[in-house]
Amino acid sequence: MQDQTATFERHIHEQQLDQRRQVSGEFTWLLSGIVLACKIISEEVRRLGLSGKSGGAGAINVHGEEQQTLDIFSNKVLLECLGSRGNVGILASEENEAPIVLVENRDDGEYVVMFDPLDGSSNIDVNVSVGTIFSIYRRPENHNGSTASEVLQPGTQQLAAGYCLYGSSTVMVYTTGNGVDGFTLDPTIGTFLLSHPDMKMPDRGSIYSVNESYADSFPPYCRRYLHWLKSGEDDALYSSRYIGSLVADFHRTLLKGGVFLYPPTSFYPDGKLRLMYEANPIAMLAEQAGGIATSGGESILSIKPNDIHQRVPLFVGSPFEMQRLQTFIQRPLKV
Ligand code: P6P
Repeated sequence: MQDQTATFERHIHEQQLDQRRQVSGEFTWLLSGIVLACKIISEEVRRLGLSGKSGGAGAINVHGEEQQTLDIFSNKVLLECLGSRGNVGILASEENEAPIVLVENRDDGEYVVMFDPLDGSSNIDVNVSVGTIFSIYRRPENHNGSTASEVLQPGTQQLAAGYCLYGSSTVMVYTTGNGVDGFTLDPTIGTFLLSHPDMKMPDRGSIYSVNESYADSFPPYCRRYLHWLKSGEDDALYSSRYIGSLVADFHRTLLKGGVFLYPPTSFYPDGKLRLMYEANPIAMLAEQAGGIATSGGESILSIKPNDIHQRVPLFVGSPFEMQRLQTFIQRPLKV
């Protein structure tokens, strides 16, 4: 029988005590805002076919993509739940062109929270898993006064990162830099309970995940790597799985190992995924669980961002597959 007192909030509190952090409760209070938002979004996702919130909203977001009704709803819920915490200074969302400064004074709002409110939402009408991805920073004490300089921090500076996956069950996976833990929502009591303590990505897997329809436009090293994954060489026997929702594809990679790839393509020469609120949080989780995450050229977490919505190629997975990728990147082209 699941221990119904092993809640997310208790885990955060105990983790802060373990880390002998001055337990101000501020961070716990901030995270409880994300938990509340994810519970509300989860309910709407589950009722989608009945709530009339399905389908397109008849609007285009800042990236020229059709907004789903639930994108707008999820974004609004997160802005409200985090905006009311009283300790968040700046919010940045995939759905908003510019960051939202809630309070100018750092002392009144020391945290920066970035999020993709409903990643994979184009799949929502066909009942495919979708997710919320979040990344939390502290506002820098010294900056040049611009909001951009407070927000554009490398992923290594993240205080915490995580996602909530709205799948066959609702699962919250997060890290504060001290390992990765997973919680499953118990709808009977409306609480996230610890279900996946101390998650570790397997050293090697048997699944690769990529949208192969773009393969002809992948960089040569990537095409050679893909060929190796399918060749059976080095007793590498892989299955291909691609859901088309980053959170779902990564969650499977975290649990089963293997590799997820979103390489540069002719349509997305810098990759499709966003650095600040997709790749960075995923990379922090991957590394905290023993995996590796790169852009093909450098560690995701070390990239110095220059725009809040910048895209980046993402290769993330188990050490074995990621080290093998590196050999293809370093191998000179056969002449
Ligand atoms: P493609 C969803 O739209 C998303 O942003 C990610 O969740 C997902 O990994 C990717 O795009 C899928 O992109 O080009 O394969 O449809």
